[in-house]
Amino acid sequence: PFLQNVLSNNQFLNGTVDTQFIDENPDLFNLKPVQNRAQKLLHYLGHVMVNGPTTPIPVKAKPSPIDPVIPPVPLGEPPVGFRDVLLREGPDGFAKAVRAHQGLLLMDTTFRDAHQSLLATRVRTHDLKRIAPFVAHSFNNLFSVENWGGATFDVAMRFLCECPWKRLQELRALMPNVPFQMLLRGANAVGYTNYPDNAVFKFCEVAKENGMDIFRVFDSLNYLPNMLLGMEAAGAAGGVVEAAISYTGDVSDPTRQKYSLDYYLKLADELVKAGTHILCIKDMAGLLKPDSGRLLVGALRDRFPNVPIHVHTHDTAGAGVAAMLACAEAGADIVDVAVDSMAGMTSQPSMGAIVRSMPGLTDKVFDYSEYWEVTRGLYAPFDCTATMKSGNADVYENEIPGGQYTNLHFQAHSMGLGNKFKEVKKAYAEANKLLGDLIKVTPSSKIVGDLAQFMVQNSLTRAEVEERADELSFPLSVVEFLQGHIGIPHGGFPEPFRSKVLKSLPRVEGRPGASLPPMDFQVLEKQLRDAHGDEITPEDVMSAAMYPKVFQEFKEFTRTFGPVDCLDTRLFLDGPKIAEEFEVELERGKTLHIKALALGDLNKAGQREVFFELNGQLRSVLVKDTV
Ligand code: 3PY
Ligand code: ZN
Repeated sequence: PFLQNVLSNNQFLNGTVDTQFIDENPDLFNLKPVQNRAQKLLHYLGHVMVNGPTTPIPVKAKPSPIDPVIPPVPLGEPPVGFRDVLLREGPDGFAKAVRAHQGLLLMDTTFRDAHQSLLATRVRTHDLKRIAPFVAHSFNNLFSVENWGGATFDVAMRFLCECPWKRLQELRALMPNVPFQMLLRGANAVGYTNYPDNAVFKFCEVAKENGMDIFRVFDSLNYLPNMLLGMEAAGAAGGVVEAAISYTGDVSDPTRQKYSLDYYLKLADELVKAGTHILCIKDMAGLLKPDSGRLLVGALRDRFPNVPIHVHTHDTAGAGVAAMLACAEAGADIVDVAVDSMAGMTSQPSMGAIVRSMPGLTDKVFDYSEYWEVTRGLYAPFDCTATMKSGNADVYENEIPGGQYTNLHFQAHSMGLGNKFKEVKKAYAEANKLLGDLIKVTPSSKIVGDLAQFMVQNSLTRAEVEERADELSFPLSVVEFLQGHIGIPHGGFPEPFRSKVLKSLPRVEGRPGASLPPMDFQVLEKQLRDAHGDEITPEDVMSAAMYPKVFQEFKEFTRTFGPVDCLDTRLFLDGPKIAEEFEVELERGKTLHIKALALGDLNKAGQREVFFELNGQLRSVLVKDTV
């Protein structure tokens, strides 16, 4: 490493070297202990071989044995894309260029929402990185790639044992030309509950510095003060602000007036007044039928001729392609799609179908889809198709968001209640009514889900819950929601239900974040340095600010098992087979050659010795057998 550091030093390369050179460049001695990392990875692999995967595997299926083929990428820089416009013109100029663009633009959700909806958010940076250059070269005219935020931040650390910031940095380097988009849960940032305001601001700042461009900001209750806070934070960071109205109900149904066309238009007025660069309709459950889409987008188009309109949906009912085409006809500038093999069901509608239905759209979808079809096979242990065979138009009744629909379906099946899914969905609809007919998206969707589960477990009807509200012991999330911890729902809290549940419990007035004390990042950084050493980065500080416990466990895991993000997905999930030979690239130019040799017998201490060949030398690790 020393030699490598010297050889990449500009001063050395320029030849202007004298004896002070080494004194003045202490970073030359920044030598990462390769052997140490290798030994830790052997420990990880041995651990998986003895005890099975470290990440919880919901389905019995094994990762597919077929390796994905990475489609060829031309040499040189990728062609210019909308990010070049953004860097040149700034967010306002970018929004103008998007609005002026002739023809429909697409956001590709394959790197985020598609796998959040179909594969339990488990796609690893390793597999995203492999296809990123192809996307940069072949899909340079995408409006954006959605690749961050939502559940990915938490899952990256919690289950994939990788750093979410590193994902952003690495993808940015590979895709310099396409704007990146993230999902920001407004005042909840990338978490499940309100954070102090300064944490949301700092989070956006660090995200922007690491390469994020467009911030889709929503609030799970469409609570304006929460949305404005998120928009301000994204804007102050220099990001493109895409305020998202979460959509529920049916604007084309005159009997459903709580979320009427007028409600959405008034909310849009506020968001445009607050200066959003782009206006988004976020149809997280896929309730926007073609007619409703036409009506809503048409009305927004008339009202805001200069604001780009972006529509997001899920294909749960199967009407996603039709709805997005209707929205495009009505004047939407951008719609969301996922590559064909990662589309459909609770994910986004198919990119290929939309590309083939509209003139002038890029058509390199087949190679892209092929890559994902095979890569998806590696994630078979998480694939919703293990139990779910189709979407279902009953989503128009229960209004369950895409990712949650998949989760609830899976939970019902894994508890042996596969034939009870219909009841779970019915309970969800009833729980929603009990809570006053909410917008349902993270985290409000979880609150409705928790109440539904509580009703199923205790065999309670809606009438019984209402009747006995003052004596039942409700899930904490429900109580906190009623206390006002995530904001105020449209139309207010349900009464007398709320008062019966809360009795004398305190209530939060107004925006919850406004009454939280600011986070002290200096103190947090010091604590992290004390616990984990001096390698703590500003990004780590933000990870700990969002998820203190998850971050700590992630650091501890990495200390024991090394950079497991370098392993191929099959190795990461399932470990190697005996006699399997493989390579692990720790970083550019540092590749380990490993062969799994043998698994020893159980010793008296309940351990097994696992033997490897590492770069031609025999190594072994002792692993406690916990199976
Ligand atoms: C999230 O918040 O993660 C979502 O995808 C909401 O739709
Ligand atoms: Zn979504």
